[in-house]
Amino acid sequence: MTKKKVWIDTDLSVGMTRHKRDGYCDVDDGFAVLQLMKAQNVEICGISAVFGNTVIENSYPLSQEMSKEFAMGEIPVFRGAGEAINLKEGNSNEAVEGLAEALRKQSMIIMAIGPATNIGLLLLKYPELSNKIQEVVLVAGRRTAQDYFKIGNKGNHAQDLNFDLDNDAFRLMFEHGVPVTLCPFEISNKVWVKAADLDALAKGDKGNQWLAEASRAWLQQWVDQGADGFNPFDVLASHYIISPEDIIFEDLNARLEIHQDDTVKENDKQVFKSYLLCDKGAGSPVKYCYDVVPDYHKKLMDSLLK
Ligand SMILES: [Ca+2]
Repeated sequence: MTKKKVWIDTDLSVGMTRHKRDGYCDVDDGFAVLQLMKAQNVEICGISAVFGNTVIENSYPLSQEMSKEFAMGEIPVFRGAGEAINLKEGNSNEAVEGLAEALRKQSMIIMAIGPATNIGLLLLKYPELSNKIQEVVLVAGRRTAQDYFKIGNKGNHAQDLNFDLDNDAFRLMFEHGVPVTLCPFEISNKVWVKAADLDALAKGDKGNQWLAEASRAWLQQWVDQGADGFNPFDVLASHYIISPEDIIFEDLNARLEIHQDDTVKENDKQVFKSYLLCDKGAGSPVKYCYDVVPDYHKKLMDSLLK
């Protein structure tokens, strides 16, 4: 079997507390990375860390720990961007150089489950490598500026975090014609991880046990918001790479548009932001993933528990 060559770019934050406000960070990168590590049809060529759900000072050592603990240290890990692309600075980093070296050897799929800053920086510095990128699979986007995501029945509309943190990284991928697949909240909102699932993972191998334990506080945070589980956003990207037949997508065009910021509760000050919108109108072609097959939840659990 020819294995798919995959590079992971991640803002891993499993088990971390938030650095700016109370509470815990998202655990979904952990689900995605572990699922790829367990996939028979995937070879992980490298992992680059990026800021996002947490600071780079957390996501980088956590990436190293996952490679060491669950992949026998065989996957090289690189420290990437700690902040969004600054177009006025020529800012490369270890991750950009590592990714460039890997792409010179072979073309790869990139699973970019953070702000995609490292991919944008790569395209600025080494535009000639754009055609070595088979596909970038990202967690971002929506159909209209009126679509929103909200946890449970309380709280504000959520950010489209990866996109919001670095609009230019996404623009660069579109401008360089890199094949882009988006797994937005529209699809991840149809997938739930609940307490019973964490109980099942807790009976699995050490990777599953680690993930289950570290996910309890995150789950509780969602329960406190009125949900009975959490959406493991990034795992839709890894699942799409491993088994695209389980994911339902359509061909749309993506573009950036500026509208009022829906994450600001009383927006009478007229605060605006960019949105990544996908429809049949003008824009760059993307695969837009929006649903899963009916027995998806079992497939997800099986892929982690094997
Ligand atoms: Ca992530």
